[in-house]
Amino acid sequence: MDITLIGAPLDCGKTRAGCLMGPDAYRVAGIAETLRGLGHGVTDFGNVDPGQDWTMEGPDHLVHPGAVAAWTDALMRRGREIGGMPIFLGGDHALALGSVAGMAARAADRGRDLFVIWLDAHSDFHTPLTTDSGNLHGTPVAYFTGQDGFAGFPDLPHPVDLANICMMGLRSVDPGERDRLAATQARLHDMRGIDETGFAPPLRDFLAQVAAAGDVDLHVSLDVDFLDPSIAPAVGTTVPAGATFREAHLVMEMLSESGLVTSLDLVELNPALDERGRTARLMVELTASLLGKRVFDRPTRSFG
Ligand code: DIR
Ligand code: MN
Ligand code: MN
Ligand code: MN
Repeated sequence: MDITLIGAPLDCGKTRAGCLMGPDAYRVAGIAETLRGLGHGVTDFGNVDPGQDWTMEGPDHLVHPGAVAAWTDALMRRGREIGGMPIFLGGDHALALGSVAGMAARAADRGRDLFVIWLDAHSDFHTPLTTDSGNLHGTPVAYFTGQDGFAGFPDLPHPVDLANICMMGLRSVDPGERDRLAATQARLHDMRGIDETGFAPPLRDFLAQVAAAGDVDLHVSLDVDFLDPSIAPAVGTTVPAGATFREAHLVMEMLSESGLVTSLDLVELNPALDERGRTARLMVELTASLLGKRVFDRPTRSFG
């Protein structure tokens, strides 16, 4: 696999600072060397420069909307033209307005459809009109699926179909997102459901749906707070009862065995909250599992 690392040190999706250090924390944790060790070609494109903040009008309580708009435009353009498998090194989850919009446009340019697996405690389905916090890291799914309320943000070249989205790990969904989300065809797996079934059965079902769709791309968006805070403390919005170490690796291993994944976000790492880089290292190890690290070889499976 030809992997490109794209640093996206954006920290404007919320008020608390620290995610701007994320890309370098992944570099220090050895992401390039780890992936090369698995036999992949790895190119580090360095960090994207978003240029000037855009001038935005809109609800006054929005946090840094002009900066988020500039990042969205820059990441969407960069992602759309990139070959191979991009890994977006965040940065907070506001980067996914641009990364996923860019991957959807790239897929469409090649006559393909994009599927997305959203691994997060949060559903991030707010719009600028529904968010209470004003934090735009809570809005990417609404943006890249083409919901109303994003006036002044970059035009979306190709919305992702909500029926192509699977969310896993949910345990913090705000009232403003809940009903709108539940009314869609997105696959929504909260931790209460996962407690009953484990991750494997619903993930298998989703991967079968993706494989059956034919020529498609699959984007993985991994928020640090998908993980249990006891193993991943370096995130500003920890929520108890997240994925365990083995559950998270199993998800990555199954995604790897599917052979379907074409791009990845690593988001919300705040190195200022980390304990000697352990969360950064865990995220790198999960990326290694996604990209083929195994105890024993397992063949590619269709999960059909
Ligand atoms: C939270 C977003 N629901 C809000 N929190 C997130 O502020 O709207 N944390 N996305 O990762
Ligand atoms: Mn998130
Ligand atoms: Mn389409
Ligand atoms: Mn989250």
